[in-house]
Amino acid sequence: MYYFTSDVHLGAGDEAFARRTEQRFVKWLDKVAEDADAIFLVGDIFDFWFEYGKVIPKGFARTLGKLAELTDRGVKIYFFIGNHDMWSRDYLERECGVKILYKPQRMTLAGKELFIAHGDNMNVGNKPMLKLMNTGFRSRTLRLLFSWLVHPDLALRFGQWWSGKSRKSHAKDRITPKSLDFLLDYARDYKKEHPSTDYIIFGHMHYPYDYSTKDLRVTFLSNWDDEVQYAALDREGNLSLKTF
Ligand SMILES: [Mn+2]
Repeated sequence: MYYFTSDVHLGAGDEAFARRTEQRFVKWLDKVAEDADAIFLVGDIFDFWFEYGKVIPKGFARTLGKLAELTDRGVKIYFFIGNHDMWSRDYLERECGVKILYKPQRMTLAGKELFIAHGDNMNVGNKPMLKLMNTGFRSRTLRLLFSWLVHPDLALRFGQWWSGKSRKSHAKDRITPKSLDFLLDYARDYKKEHPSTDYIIFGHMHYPYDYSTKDLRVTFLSNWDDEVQYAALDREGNLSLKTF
C-alpha cells in the first residue's frame, strides 16, 4: 500500500490543539506503517519550519521521533515541502531519514503513473505579485541572508504569525469546490502533455475531493483540523480517499 496525507500543520492553534493534532498524526503514521510500501507527506506537515545551519524550531518531538523510528525500521517516507515548510534543509533527511522532495514528482507506483504535488505555486503565471513573492520565498540566497541576519526567536515569531495568516486564508468557510478550479485546470493541461498519467494528487487546499471523469482523476487531500481524509493506493493500483 501507498499512503498520502498533507497539511497536518503541526504547531498550529493553541498548545492543547497542536498537541492533539500531533498525537493523531503519529497514531496515523503507526497505523499506515503496518502495511506501507511508502508514505507520502505531501506538504505543509509543519505549520512553520525554518532551519538554520545548527538550529531547528522547538517542538515536534513526537513527530521527529516517529519519523526516525519508522525509517530506521525500513519504512520509506517521502516529505514534499509545502508553502509552510519550504525552508527545510537537510535535518529531516539526515536525522529522521525521510526523503525530502522540493518539487512535484512523477512516479510509477503499483503499475500506475502518478503526478504528486503540494499544489502551491501552480498556475501563477497570471498573478505577478504572487509569482514574485513565491520566487523570493524560494530563493536560496534570501534564505541564507535571512538566517545570517535574523535571530531564530525573531524568525520563528515572524514565521508563526505569517503562517497563521496564510492558513486562515484556507479556512473551511472560504474554500468551495470552485476554489479547486485553478488546480483542476493545471491537472487538465498536465494530462494533455502527459496522457499516460493515471492519478494526480494535490494537498494545499484543505478540501478533500475526489474529482473523476472518464479520462482525468484528481484527488485532493484534507488538512488535519478535524476529520482527516487521506489517500491510499493499493497494490492493484486502486486509489481511494479514506477517513481517519
Ligand atoms: Mn496547507
